[in-house]
Amino acid sequence: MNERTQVAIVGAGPAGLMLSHLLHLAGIQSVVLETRDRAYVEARVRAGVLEHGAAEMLRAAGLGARLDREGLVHRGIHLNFDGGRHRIDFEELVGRTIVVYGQQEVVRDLIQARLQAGGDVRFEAEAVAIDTPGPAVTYRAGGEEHVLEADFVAGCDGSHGVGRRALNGAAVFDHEYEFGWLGVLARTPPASEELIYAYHEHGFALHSMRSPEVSRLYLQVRPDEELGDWPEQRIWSELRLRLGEPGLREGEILDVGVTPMRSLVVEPMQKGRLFLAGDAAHVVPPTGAKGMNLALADVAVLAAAMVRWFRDADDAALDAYSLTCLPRVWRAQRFSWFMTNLLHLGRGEDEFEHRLRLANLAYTASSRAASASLAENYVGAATDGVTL
Ligand code: RFL
Ligand code: PHB
Repeated sequence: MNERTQVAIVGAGPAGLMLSHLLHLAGIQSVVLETRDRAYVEARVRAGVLEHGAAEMLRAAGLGARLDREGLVHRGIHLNFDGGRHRIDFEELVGRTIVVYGQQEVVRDLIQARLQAGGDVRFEAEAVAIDTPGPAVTYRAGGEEHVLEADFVAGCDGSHGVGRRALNGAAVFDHEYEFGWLGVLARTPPASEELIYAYHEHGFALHSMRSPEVSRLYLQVRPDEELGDWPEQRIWSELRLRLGEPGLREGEILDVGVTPMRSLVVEPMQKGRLFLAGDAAHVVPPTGAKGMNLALADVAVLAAAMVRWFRDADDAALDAYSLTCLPRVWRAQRFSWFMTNLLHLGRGEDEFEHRLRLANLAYTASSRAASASLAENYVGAATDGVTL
């Protein structure tokens, strides 16, 4: 006899865990299957910025306590270029702010909330196939294969999972960038109270943070960059040079890695009773800080649609899931592309292109309309994510 649940969720990232949590709040049962172990998932260093709407959504879902204690509310960001620092004041321009709170903290809060409520989150359970119709998930755990049947399957298994493959027939729009990011987590107090996005002749750098003691720093590198070419001294001197922040102090490096950049959108994000959410359906380059926010916004829409199906036998919202999400996805894709090209140095670029980029940055920083456009997209639209 196969096991059965209402919603089988593949992946315990922000998308899968939040979906499970929202369904639970509406009295709907789910099982989350996660290929990694709990410690790995909770320690994985990823995104750091919550849009205004995403933070509101976490609060509305009862997950605001630690977020409000430890999250850092930021009212703007800095653009550093051409030896100068320029502030984009989100609060003044669009009346909203962001919260800097690590993705792994969101994931920890969600896992704790699910387990405390008796939720079924299975670690070290790897989905190997999703059958549509059915639907059902075949997964491997404890050396054995199992089948989980459900009313719906949610593929929340990130950019390399099985969910996207099961959606065969969907159109995939993708774009590779010639950039990667070297990401560093370091025990050093942030050199600035707000994030710094910097453009320099050597390329892009970003100064972010996780707490008053821990900084999160990024450098533009090649997508296939070897970590071995980046001894600690080189990392620090390049960060100092590109960020132009004299206050940046060296500290113990807690985590370092290289991430290639890409953009990808799958259309539609659903097939029959299978629905994709988060990175499984779309990937954005990290320059716009949108990935985790999109993942949370998707599952707010999906959970609400599933609730209508289970409660009222109404499938209109489920049918419209993909069409509801895609305009927001493409808007975030456009903004992430814009931020990436605004701030990264292309390989083999000439002096003319470099000067154009500086002019673009100067315009973005000095025009109220251009600054407001950046601010509006960075903090996210007023209604994004708040659909509970
Ligand atoms: P996740 O977090 O990748 O979770 C997917 C989960 O599925 C599991 N999995 C499977 N489980 C069972 N069976 C299988 N066959 C499975 N295959 C995979 C995986 O182990 C994993 O636990 O996807 P989700 O939930 O869609 O969340 C998306 C976000 O993780 C992602 O968009 C962000 O991290 C992107 N991102 C950023 N987003 C932001 O909103 N703000 C940021 O500031 C930001 N910065 C970043 C980022 C991503 C980065 N990297 C490393 C890609 C900075 C970086 C450097
Ligand atoms: C982060 O804090 O990890 C972070 C912040 C802003 C980005 C990307 C990553 O655009």
